[in-house]
Amino acid sequence: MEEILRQFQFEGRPVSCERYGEGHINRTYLAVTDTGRRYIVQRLSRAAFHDIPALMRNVAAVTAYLAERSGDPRASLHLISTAEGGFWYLDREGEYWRAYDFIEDSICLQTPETAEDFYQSAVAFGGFQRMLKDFPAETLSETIPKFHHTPDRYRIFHEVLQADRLGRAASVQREIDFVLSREEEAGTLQAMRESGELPLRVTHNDTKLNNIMLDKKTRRALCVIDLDTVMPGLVAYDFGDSIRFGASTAREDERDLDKVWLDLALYRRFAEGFIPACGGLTGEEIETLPLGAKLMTLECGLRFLTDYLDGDRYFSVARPDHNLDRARTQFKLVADTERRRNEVQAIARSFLP
Ligand code: ADP
Ligand code: GN1
Ligand code: MG
Repeated sequence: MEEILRQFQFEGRPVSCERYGEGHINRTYLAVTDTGRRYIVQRLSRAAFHDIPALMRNVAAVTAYLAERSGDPRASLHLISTAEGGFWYLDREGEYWRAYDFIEDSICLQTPETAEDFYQSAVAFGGFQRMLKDFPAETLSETIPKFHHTPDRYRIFHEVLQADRLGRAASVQREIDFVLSREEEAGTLQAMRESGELPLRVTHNDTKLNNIMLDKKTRRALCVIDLDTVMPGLVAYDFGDSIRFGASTAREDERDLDKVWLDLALYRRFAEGFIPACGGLTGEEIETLPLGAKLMTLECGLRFLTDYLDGDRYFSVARPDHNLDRARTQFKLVADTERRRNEVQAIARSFLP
């Protein structure tokens, strides 16, 4: 690790470096220097990202764009240069590393402690999208091709199921049936994207509550982080992924499914923050937000189940059945969303222009 830390232009000499945070993709560390400065250092996931230099060009461009437009230095991620003046370091093992200033006096939540926390995240994710409205989308690389192309996620699922490398399929037939019975509906958002009914915007695509920092004192949203999947997309992806993670009554990996429900009060509160903050959403876009919430939840559960069948090679896991537990919470939320479809649709419609 010392070799890696030496590459970045930190203030002071690093004195400690420990694993940090609860992201599922990159390997994140908190490094502290002898002057007390703190930094986030990350080893990027090669399982997730196949062109990391292109990803880093996206991140550098988006962070620079946002920094120019926001007065507060804590409102956007700030990359640390390497000795060579670039923004990433390729080590001898072929791993890519980057570093950011640690966003001080902030908190990162795994679950909203109050509806207000969730509302704040909604304002920030909506505002993020609005700020990038005029960003030249064509300059962004697709860091994970077909990231929210749900039918393509099904294609991969079928391949992995067919191979059944670990012989796990037989024990999860119920979960497999759950996704198969929804395969047709799962393609509807992608079909609308392809038909041009819905505008493409620059979206974040991974709008979990733990991809946002809140100010510790004021508890207002401070900064959107985890910009690895900023790409052209649909607004329903960002709305949906936030609802999936934050409007649940339990954590994403809760094992007791009796604790997992869709919280409609949180759902509404998120919509109240997000829709106005995006600004200028079309009626069609607003109508599709509940579909986005359902399909992002289904898609994410499908991805967890796929990774479980594939031997846990994509998402970080802390226990053997972690991905399966995660898949189950997502399917429970999908089922609850289906039960409450009229109510969630009514929430979205109340925001129609
Ligand atoms: P992953 O892609 O693995 O989710 P993230 O970039 O989201 O990686 O980082 C993982 C966690 O590290 C975040 O959820 C957050 O808690 C913390 N983190 C990341 N960047 C910063 C930062 N600049 N300042 C403070 N905490 C951060
Ligand atoms: C991953 O990187 P992280 O932990 O914020 C994943 C998302 C999933 C999420 C599920 C690049 O997000 O797509 O929705 O886990 N990110 C990537 O919690 O695959
Ligand atoms: Mg993250």
